[in-house]
Amino acid sequence: MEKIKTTCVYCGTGCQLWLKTKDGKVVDTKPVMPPEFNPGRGKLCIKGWNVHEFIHHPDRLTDPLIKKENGHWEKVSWEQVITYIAERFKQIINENPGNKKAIGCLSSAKCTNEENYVFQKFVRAVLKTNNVDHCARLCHSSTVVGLGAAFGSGAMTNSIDEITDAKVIFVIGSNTNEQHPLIGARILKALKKGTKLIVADPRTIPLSELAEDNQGIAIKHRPGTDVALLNGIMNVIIQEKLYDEKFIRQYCENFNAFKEEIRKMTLERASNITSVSQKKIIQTARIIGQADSVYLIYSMGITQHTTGVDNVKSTANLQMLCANVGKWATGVNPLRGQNNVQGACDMGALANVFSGYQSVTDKEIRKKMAREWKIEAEEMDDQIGLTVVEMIDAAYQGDLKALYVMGENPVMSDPDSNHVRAALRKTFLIVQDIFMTHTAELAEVVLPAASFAEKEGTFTSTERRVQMVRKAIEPVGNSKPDWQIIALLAREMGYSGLNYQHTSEILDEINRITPIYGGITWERLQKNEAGLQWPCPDISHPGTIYLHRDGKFSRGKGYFHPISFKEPAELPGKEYPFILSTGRILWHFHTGTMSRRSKTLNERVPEGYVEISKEDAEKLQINNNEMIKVTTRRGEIEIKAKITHKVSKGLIFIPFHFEEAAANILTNAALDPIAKIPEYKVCAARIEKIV
Ligand SMILES: Nc1nc2c(c(=O)[nH]1)N[C@H]1C(S)=C(S)[C@@H](COP(=O)(O)OP(=O)(O)OC[C@H]3O[C@@H](n4cnc5c(=O)[nH]c(N)nc54)[C@H](O)[C@@H]3O)O[C@H]1N2
Ligand SMILES: Nc1nc2c(c(=O)[nH]1)N[C@H]1C(S)=C(S)[C@@H](COP(=O)(O)OP(=O)(O)OC[C@H]3O[C@@H](n4cnc5c(=O)[nH]c(N)nc54)[C@H](O)[C@@H]3O)O[C@H]1N2
Ligand code: SF4
Ligand SMILES: [Mo]
Repeated sequence: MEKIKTTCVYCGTGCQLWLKTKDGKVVDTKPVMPPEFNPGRGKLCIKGWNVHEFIHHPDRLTDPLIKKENGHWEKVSWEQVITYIAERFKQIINENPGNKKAIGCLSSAKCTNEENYVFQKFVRAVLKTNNVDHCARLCHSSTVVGLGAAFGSGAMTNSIDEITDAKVIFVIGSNTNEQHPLIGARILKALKKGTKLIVADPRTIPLSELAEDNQGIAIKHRPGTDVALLNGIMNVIIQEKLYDEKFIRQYCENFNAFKEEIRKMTLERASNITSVSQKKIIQTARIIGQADSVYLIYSMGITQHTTGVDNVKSTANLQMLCANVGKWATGVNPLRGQNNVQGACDMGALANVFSGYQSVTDKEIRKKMAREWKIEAEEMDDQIGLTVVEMIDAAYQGDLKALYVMGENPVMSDPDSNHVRAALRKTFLIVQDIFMTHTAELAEVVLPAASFAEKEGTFTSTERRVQMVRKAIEPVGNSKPDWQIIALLAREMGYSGLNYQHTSEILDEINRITPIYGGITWERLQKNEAGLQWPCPDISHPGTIYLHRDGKFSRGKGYFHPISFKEPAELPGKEYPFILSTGRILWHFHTGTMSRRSKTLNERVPEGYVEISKEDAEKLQINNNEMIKVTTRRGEIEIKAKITHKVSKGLIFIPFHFEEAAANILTNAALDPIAKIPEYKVCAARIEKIV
């Protein structure tokens, strides 16, 4: 048996693992030791331990496929399929002069940095559009906007290692132990050292119980009321003068306007809106206000709202108020979800920025890119492109003629699936994936990609840590690494700027034109077991453990945004009396393409369900495991009822991993006005017995 060291492909924690191979197949997985060189500290969660199980699943796509008139798939050669796509792209470009919405492209947080860089370069240099985006839009776009505005950088400010040194950990809207289990393990370690834990989550999650058991606080507020909760907490901190006046005066701005806004959120009002007792709000404020260091963690409970940006800015306000930014064991720490969603953003797989968050509307930046890419700057798109949900809408309207999807499954992951399906049926759809997904089934062309075990490159984890992905086996069947497929297509369309011989050449180019990655070179990553954390501007720089050190915010001064509370877009009422929330569970990943093909994981939880409280179940005479109907204004599904203490009366929760009970048939596509993130966490629903 041989083994190769690489990075886990599931979540953004970035655990290092060995892939063990035998006769050209990956047969086993083990965590990498010694623990110092591993964010997982020598451990893996159940998904990491079983990561090898999907790689050789018989469903893997092995050949390019084109759909024939009768709906059957035809296996074709790479040459045939590349010519076919290039011709169609050229035709669409010729037939739609001046239509900026004609072609859209979705990049992938599952793919490497190098692949994301190549993808956005192809879209911008060859297709000449900024219509490139990816699942970060559905996930942390509110973080990128909100923390960008408050601090000047949209990334996790501090690192995983610091968690165990914090005096207080405040987890708001992150089910850390299920969704980032090896970060959750650090919280458990901190608890043993005496750290106080505060958890704010409408559901009872493992951490809420741990907080209560360890003299901490578990807040169960009404979904979508985080601004009221945080403003209420800050009101008490200000009234009791528990804030850090000196820090604010020296390093922050707009404090007075912010303070005026906070005055409006009286304790009474905060308690009424959130349904949290005044006593609990006061207790929380005192613990945070009196602590030496508070490490704040958040995730989708904060971001996936029409007020996502407001929520994010409120977490930034709180941490600035008590000087919990720019120091060890503090910070605003949005846990990034996908293995490489941080990297896909860093590489510019976003509609508004090139790699390193350099703006597409800045003429000088465009000139810099054009020089490197050997194209004419004047021919480049100078406007911000379409985002994920906007592409779907443009397809529905008939403006978007083609959609190229690399490593995403929007039919199951975008909100309002019925609308997504209808939209995709109207376009020339290309899907590049490792499996035949529900999105791929609707495509005209399917391209087989090599999985993470079959290619080289880098992933950037949630703590901005760039780590190596190493090739353990040859690509399965005739599949190819994503970057090579894109390069073939570019060449066929007459562009030679993607003719790299090796992945390292792509990283060389990224180093040259992306200041935050300037010193994260292939050579250093080969030698440096623990990878490197950006910003890392040059090869003598050691990388950055935490941002905004000593009050030196990336934007100059930290900005206090006055934020007023707004209700979610859709509230429960007579016809739809329940709040439906959606999210994830430990054993499955997203649309299930990989985790449901992993035998061990699928045996744990083989089917979907809806969590419902005991009171509601009794009232509606619903039994445990009974099939029931859940309906919203978008659609209906039949699903098994799971009666549980985890949700309180009036709230139901559906994990979105299961195609046969797909949560996104129900969800609302209402967007945050700036970040364009959909409100996956709140919509109005009805439940009924099936008779
Ligand atoms: N096992 C597993 N792990 C994963 C993933 C997976 O699919 N499976 N996906 C990865 C990805 S891409 C991501 S983005 C992360 C997501 O990780 P998380 O954000 O931790 O996961 P979610 O289940 O989406 O939601 C988190 C919590 O938000 C709470 N919540 C809902 N509404 C509100 C609200 O209004 N306010 C507050 N404060 N909380 C609320 C929910 O009850 C839930 O406990 O997980 C990553 N890790
Ligand atoms: N209701 C509801 N919906 C949600 C959310 C929610 O909380 N609630 N969360 C949202 C969030 S945070 C996210 S991040 C999105 C995720 O949405 P998606 O990114 O669409 O979901 P995934 O299932 O992770 O899709 C990734 C695809 O990449 C494929 N893949 C894996 N490796 C490779 C590779 O190397 N190359 C290629 N080409 N393909 C590969 C997988 O087979 C899979 O089909 O879902 C969003 N949707
Ligand atoms: S915590 Fe995340 S990165 Fe670590 S083994 Fe589990 S899924 Fe993989
Ligand atoms: Mo995500």
